[in-house]
Amino acid sequence: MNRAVTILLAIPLALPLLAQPAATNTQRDQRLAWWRDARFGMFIHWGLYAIPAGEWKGQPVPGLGEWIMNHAQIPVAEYEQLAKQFNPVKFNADEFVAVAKNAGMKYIVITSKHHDGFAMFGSKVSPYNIVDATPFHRDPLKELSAACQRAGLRLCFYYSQTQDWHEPDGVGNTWDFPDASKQNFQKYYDEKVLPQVRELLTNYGPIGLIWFDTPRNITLEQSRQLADLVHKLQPDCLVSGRVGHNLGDYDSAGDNQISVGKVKRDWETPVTLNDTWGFKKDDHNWKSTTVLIRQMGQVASRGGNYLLNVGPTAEGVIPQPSVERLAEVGKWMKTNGESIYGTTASPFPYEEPWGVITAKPGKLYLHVFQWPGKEFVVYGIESKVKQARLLTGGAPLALRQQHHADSGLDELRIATPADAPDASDSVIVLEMDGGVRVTTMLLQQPDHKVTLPAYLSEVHHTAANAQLRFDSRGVVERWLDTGEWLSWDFQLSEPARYDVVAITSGQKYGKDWEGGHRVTVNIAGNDVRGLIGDDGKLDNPSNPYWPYVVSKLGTVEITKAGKQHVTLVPQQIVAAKKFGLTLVSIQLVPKGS
Ligand code: H79
Repeated sequence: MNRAVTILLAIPLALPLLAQPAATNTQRDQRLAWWRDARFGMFIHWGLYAIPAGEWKGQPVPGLGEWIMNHAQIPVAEYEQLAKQFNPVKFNADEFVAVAKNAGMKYIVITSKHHDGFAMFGSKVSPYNIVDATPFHRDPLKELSAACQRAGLRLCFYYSQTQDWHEPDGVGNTWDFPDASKQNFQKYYDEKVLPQVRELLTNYGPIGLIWFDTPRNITLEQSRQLADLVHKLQPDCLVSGRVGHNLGDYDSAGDNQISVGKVKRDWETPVTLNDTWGFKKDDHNWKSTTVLIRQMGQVASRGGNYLLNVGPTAEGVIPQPSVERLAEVGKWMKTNGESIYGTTASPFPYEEPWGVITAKPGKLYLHVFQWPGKEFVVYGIESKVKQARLLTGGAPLALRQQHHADSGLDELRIATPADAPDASDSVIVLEMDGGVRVTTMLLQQPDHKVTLPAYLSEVHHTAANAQLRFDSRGVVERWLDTGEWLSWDFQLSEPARYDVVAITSGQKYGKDWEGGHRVTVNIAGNDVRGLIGDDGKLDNPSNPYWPYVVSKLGTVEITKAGKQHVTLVPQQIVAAKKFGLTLVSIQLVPKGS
């Protein structure tokens, strides 16, 4: 086989590889200190779109609530009228802040201007703002600024810098302003964006960060000007990853996408509580508290921040289902917060089958989602564990550590209560003698399965077809060509007969999935030829919008323990829809289990 021309290490897309931000690392580290410690924040999408709440002229408008002007192609002259009705008299800044604080959130990011162009603050730059254009006449951002300072939370602002459907020179409104040749984006940028960002950083006290969004066609120069303006006015204020051209102080994962693997830069993921950001009266698809707590742990275990959204109503009230779930997350945080705040990513490059790991110097926090019963087993911890205990309290747990000289495997066994101390996430903290050392090679896990995640593979291709890459969830995209293939090394401890299974991912909301590919998996000298077909769905609780598909490829007999090399070579890829082979992982499952 003459294929191995280039070898790349799989790196999730979230990593910017080229542009270097202007700030030095020390400056950025200082700016990021509070944010790295915080790990959990509240996103608030609030604006005129809360009035129609997903319905226009008696018709439900599908899609995101804050996109209603765009989706229903509402003319500016009509949409503007909403301002005259906007009177959120029930808004109470202290209550918003209390909901966030009680949930354990450390910062609040509120929409100061979304794509609809309406400023939720008193702006001298444009009369299209909440103080001048509504009967409310109050400035909620001023009130939130005072409330956040009273409560010790950081206030931050979302600002949509490129799209502005209200302005002829902003991007996105093709129904009122169809003639693109008449557009002068620079004028909009100079006369609205820069001066409004200046107002936000001048009139509201210290601001934690500005959350720019959808940079679209913004130039490098424009992104740089924005980032520089923020840092000039408030040197400690962070700039979000979506300012464009990798000039942010940290990276942003895609909306509702949870990155996997070792993410090198600081990152944050914005997540919806239901399926919209701005309030929609018919959206009742709330994520369960268990999903929220586990997602937060997953994000922290990969070194990121979890920014969880609420969409207040036109009256200024956070919907009750949101308040309830956040209170439950807060209850969990009161007992387990030390396993989230100020932690760093898991030292393992892969996910354990039972949950996730966060770390502090000399400590590992095992977030156990699948409670094992009376004995809990972890492989790959090399450093000596001094103590194991549950964050829910009680005496230290009995433990036994063993190094198997023959296989090199380090095994930790912990005696645990029969029932899970917490239904969502029971945290066991391990205290080490000295630093934390682990085996980073992929290991067969105590549940006897082997998982080979796509994002930990080596990618091989011939020069002509280097397209395959990883989205920020670590799932393969653009695998359309049989000239690209993957390989892994892993450590097997139990020789046996295994089912070889491929896990692939559907597109968002499970709308699309492309199957019918033929692949060969080579393990321990055996070829397993199989079809990537739909043999069943797999729940993907951490990312419910992207369901997984299971394909049974065949079986393989592995007769010897030790290091194994695996290749996955496609023979035929169906790429009519351009999704191709959306690999999540290859799994070896003991036959009959
Ligand atoms: O503020 C929230 C979204 O409104 C904003 N980002 C989060 C934090 C966002 N703006 N654009 N996008 C996200 C991506 C837009 C994708 C699109 Fe569509 C696909 C625009 C039109 C089709 C998604 C689906 C938005 C409307 C329908």
